[in-house]
Amino acid sequence: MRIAMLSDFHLGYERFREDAYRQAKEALETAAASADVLLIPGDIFDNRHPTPDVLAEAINLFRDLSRRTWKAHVVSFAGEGRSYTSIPIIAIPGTHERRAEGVEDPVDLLGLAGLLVDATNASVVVEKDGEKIAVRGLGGIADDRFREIVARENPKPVEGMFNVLFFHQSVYELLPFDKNFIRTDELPKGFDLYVNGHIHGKVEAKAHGKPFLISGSTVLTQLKAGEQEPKGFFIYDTAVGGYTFNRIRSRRFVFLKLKIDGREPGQIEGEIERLVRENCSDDKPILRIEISGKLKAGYKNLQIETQEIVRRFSDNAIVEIGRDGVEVAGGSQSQGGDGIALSDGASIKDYGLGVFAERLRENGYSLDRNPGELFDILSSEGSKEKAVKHAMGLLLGQ
Ligand SMILES: [Mn+2]
Repeated sequence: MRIAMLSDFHLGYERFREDAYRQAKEALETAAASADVLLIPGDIFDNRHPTPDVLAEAINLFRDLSRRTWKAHVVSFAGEGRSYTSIPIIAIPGTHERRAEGVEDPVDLLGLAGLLVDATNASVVVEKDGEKIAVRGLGGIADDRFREIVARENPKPVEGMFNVLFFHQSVYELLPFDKNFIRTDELPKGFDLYVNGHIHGKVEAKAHGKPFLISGSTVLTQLKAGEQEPKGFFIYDTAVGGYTFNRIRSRRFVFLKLKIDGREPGQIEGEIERLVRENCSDDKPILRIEISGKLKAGYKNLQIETQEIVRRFSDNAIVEIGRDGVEVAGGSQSQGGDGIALSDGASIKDYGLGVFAERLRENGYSLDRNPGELFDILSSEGSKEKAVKHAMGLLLGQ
């Protein structure tokens, strides 16, 4: 059976909204044309409260897919998620869709509509011509709870089938900034394939000696140097025991570094213009120009008129200029810190959760209510007042 892994579409991502839709569509259609099963490990949506327009985009994508003729079918489902279709499109919510436990997230809605199978904490068996694969989903879990859930649920492979473990988490080896993140050797053993989302760059690694694959996002989100490689998705073929990476047409991204040592703003403007002119083209790439180095002595800050350049080339490039690395005599404006380069904005939330949990520990917090759960409630409810009331209710047992 051919298993496609497509991740992190971020439908509704404001900055590149059309790219997000078009590239997700291309990935889904290409994958559906050559794979038997589609696995989507989270972040279909960019926001846990997508607008009706964004929901419509998702419905359009998945409705068209569900009308295709599929040779493989979901033949059994057990667990928490939603399964109202036998079409082998299986998804879990990611960090961007995560809401408090027991509250509907947008992936739940697609599951309820029968457009895909929501495998949140569930086991799904897919069959094609007598061959069966078992997909064990673990979705929408705060990083500090992942260990706890894995210990509680003890996900096990099913005998006689090809087994996939399917999740959306930060992994310490790839994002080593929080000791709460799961390590690959802590993942449940015995699975033939480990499929993760969340990280927006492509990752090919191993867990317990088996492939541990992250396809990366289908849309650009962070504009870091590591995002210049082509976007796409993996297909694992159980008949071959191997996988391929399938590129999609995605907007080109060029990351450019501009060292300004000793130059004055006027010269720097000229340099920026030269870089944009050299790299712009009809396919309208995204150009990020990262400026670093010391400004000519006597200049207190880098005051340049970049809007004019951005506007002039707007048909042939999307230009973004980063100036955090600019230093001035007697001080630095530099922020540095690319520690979370490979992940997406949601990692900021994970980082915040780490700080929150740390503060609770420092203050002697000892209730059995998990800090991750409290954090989710406090950060996901629409109204602050309601969230605080809900959290206090849980804490005080009301
Ligand atoms: Mn993501």
